[in-house]
Amino acid sequence: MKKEKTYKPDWQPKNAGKEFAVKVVKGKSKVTSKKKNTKTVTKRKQLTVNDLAKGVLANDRKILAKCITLIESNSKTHYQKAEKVLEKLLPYAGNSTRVGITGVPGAGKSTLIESLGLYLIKQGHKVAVLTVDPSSSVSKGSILGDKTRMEKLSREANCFIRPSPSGGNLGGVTRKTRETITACEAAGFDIILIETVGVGQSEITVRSMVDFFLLVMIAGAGDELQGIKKGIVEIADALVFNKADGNNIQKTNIAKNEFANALHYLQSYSEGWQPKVLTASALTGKGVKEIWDVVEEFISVTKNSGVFDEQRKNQSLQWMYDLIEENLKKSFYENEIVKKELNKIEKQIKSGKMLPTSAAEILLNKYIK
Ligand SMILES: Nc1nc2c(ncn2[C@@H]2O[C@H](COP(=O)(O)OP(=O)(O)OP(=O)(O)O)[C@@H](O)[C@H]2O)c(=O)[nH]1
Ligand SMILES: [Mg+2]
Repeated sequence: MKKEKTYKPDWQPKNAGKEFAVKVVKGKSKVTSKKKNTKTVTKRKQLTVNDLAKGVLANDRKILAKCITLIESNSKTHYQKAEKVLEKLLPYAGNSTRVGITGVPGAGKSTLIESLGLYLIKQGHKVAVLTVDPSSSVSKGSILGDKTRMEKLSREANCFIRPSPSGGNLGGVTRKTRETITACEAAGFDIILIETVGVGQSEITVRSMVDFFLLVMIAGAGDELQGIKKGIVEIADALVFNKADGNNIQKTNIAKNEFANALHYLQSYSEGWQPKVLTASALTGKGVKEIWDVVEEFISVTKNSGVFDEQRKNQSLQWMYDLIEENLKKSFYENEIVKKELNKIEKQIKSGKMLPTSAAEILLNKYIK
C-alpha cells in the first residue's frame, strides 16, 4: 500500500484532544475519482441489440417491456435499434392465436379480457394483452381505467399487459402494434388479446392483425344496431352479448336470438365460417369458456381449410404496404422543400389562386426531384 502523504496544521487549539485531526490526508483527487466511479456504476447499462433479443426470447418481462418502449419510441435511433431487434425476433414469432376484441365504450371489453385471460392462464396459456386506442394520445384516461379493471390479471405471472401506444411521427399505432405482437410472440406468449375502442377505423386496423375478431355488445336500446351501422358486425367472427347477469339475462337472450337470425343474411368475413352469437357475463365468468371454445373451433376450421394461413399471408402483405405508405408519407412531409412550399401553397388554395390538383402535382414533383 502506498504511504499516504500527510501534513501538520500550523495551528491547533490549546485544548485539542487526541481526536483533533492533526494529520490531514491530502486526498482531494482521490475523492473526485471515487465520485467518478459511482457515476459510472449508477449510469444505466445500455442494452445491445443482442441483449434485447436474447432477453425477449428468454421471456424476460423487463427486457420485453424495454423492447416495446423502443418500438414505440418516436426517436429515430430507438426506432432503428428496435428494427434490428425485431429482425432477430421475427423467426420466433407467429406461434400464437391473435384475437381482436371490440365494442362500444362500456360494453365490458376490459372486464371480459380479464375474465378470459384468467381462464386461459388456468389452462396453461401465456397471455399478452395489448390495447389499441387512437384517442390515447389525447386522453390517457381509459388506459388508467384498463389497468385497474384488469387488476387480477395483471398480477398473474403468465400475463403481460401493455397499454396503447400513441401515434407520433415514426409510423402510427399500426406499425407499433404489429411489432409489439411480434415481440410478445417471440417472448413465448401464445395468446394475444387486443382491445380496441369502438371508433371505426381502429377496428379495421386491428382486424388486419388478428386471426379472430370478437364484437362485445350489450343488449339495450339500439346498441346492437350501432355495430351494424358501422359495418363492424361484418368483420366479426363472433358476437357476444355481455352482462348476461342479474336482471339482464332475459334481455340478453332475446337480443342474442334476434341477432343470430339477422346474421344469416350477412356474408361472413372469414371464408367457410358462420359467425356465432353468444351471451356471457364478464363479471360472473359465465359463458367465458364458451367464447374460447368458439375461438378454438374457428382456428381448427380455418386451419383445416387453409383460410387461416391465407389470412396470415395476406396480413403480412398488408403489413408491408402499410409500412410503405407510412414511410412515404413521413418522408414527403419531412422533406425540406415540401415543408417550405406547403405553407405558401395552402394559402394559394384557400384564396382560390391555385387548384388543389395542380398544387398536389407541384408538391409531388418538387419532392420527387
Ligand atoms: N353487470 C355486469 N357489468 C359488467 C360486466 N362486464 C363489465 N361490466 C361493467 O361495465 C363497466 C365497463 O366495463 P369495461 O370492462 O371497462 O368496459 P370497456 O368496454 O372495456 O370500456 P372502455 O374501455 O371504456 O371502452 C364496468 O363498470 C364493469 O364493471 C358484466 O358482465 N356484467
Ligand atoms: Mg376497456
